[in-house]
Amino acid sequence: MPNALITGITGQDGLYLAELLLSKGYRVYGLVRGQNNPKRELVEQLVPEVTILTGDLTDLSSLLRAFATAQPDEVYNLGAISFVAYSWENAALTTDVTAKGVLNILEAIRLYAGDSIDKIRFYQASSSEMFGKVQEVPQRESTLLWPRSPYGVAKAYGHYMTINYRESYGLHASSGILFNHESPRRGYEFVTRKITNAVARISLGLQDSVALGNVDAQRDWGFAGDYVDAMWRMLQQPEGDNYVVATGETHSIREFLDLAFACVGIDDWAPYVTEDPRFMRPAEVDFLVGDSTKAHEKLGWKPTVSLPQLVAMMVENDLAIQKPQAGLGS
Ligand code: NDP
Ligand code: GDR
Repeated sequence: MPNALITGITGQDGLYLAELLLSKGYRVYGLVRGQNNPKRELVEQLVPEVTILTGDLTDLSSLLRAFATAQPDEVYNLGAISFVAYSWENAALTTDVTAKGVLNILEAIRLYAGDSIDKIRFYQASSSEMFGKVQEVPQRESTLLWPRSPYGVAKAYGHYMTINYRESYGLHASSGILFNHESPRRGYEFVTRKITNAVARISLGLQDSVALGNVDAQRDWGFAGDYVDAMWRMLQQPEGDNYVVATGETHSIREFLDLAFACVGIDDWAPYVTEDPRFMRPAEVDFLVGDSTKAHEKLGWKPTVSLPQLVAMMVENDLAIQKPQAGLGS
């Protein structure tokens, strides 16, 4: 039974990845930060088999203690400050967690494993945000990075540091350059969940409208459950590498609005959506679309959920959550 350590276990991907690894017979350890983390309960409810360890990516000694307990064969570094908009307001903190946190965990591996470093496999959650002002369409592993936010810059650091530890120490280290992936577990701060939650509430008479920023931005959206499978596949390869994971389709926020409102029978969403400059970003990533040919060919990975299916899944979930608020059964 292999041991896996997941940072970011309380997040969207951490929960799906824990479920996947448990289903494959792994013993799973999850790092949870803070003295009274409200999301700890979610982990205990959804994946009770996971052993929770206390630690923080900014605290190297806490990572070393987690390694000593978990004795991991595979380490998945999903922990990060992951909300792009927030990263401008907290650029130094984002750098400490999302960039330097990667160095801390790589150093923890080196200190823990010593001469047996080749026995550990490492996954780094890199991001399409690193492509930022895109230099090539579609974006692939070799595309020049041009990050546009403190978050994107921090992820670029983590990406290169992962490559550096692979090249310097022979660590089996993979960088998954994942494009946007969503699910009913997506945080409410991200545009997809903000929209599906608002659509559910508007259709139930609980809310009048939703305020958004730039609805012309285009993203390559997939389903998170598919994407954690790609992470696992990377660590089963003979060597660490970099992989783009994406659907290869791009859609605007407007198209996402079309699909989400159609789920509740609303064809014209204009009366329900307002533009709010508070949600505009100092520098925008206007367009992303990934080429995951390498992941198809080497990992045998491909997405299984289409955008309309994903949107329907998210709206249905939010309707079920919101119905009791409207005095209706779920
Ligand atoms: P979430 O925001 O849902 O989860 C982030 C996780 O990081 C949470 O568990 C959070 O813990 C944890 N975390 C935050 N700060 C620290 C810290 N100082 N020490 C330890 N853990 C910390 O993100 P996702 O699940 O969506 O994404 C997972 C990873 O993949 C992230 O690194 C993200 O940047 C990256 N990514 C995500 C994509 C996506 O579309 N979802 C695409 C590409 C990359 P807490 O609950 O305590 O806040
Ligand atoms: P992103 O996701 O920045 O791509 O990062 P997000 O859903 O926050 O934004 C996507 C696009 O929608 C536009 N937008 C809005 N976004 C939010 N959050 N709220 C709004 O009201 C709104 N209106 C318009 C944004 O400007 C942007 O263009 C996500 C995160 O999961 C990262 O951690 C991950 O690395 C990348 O995806 C790939």
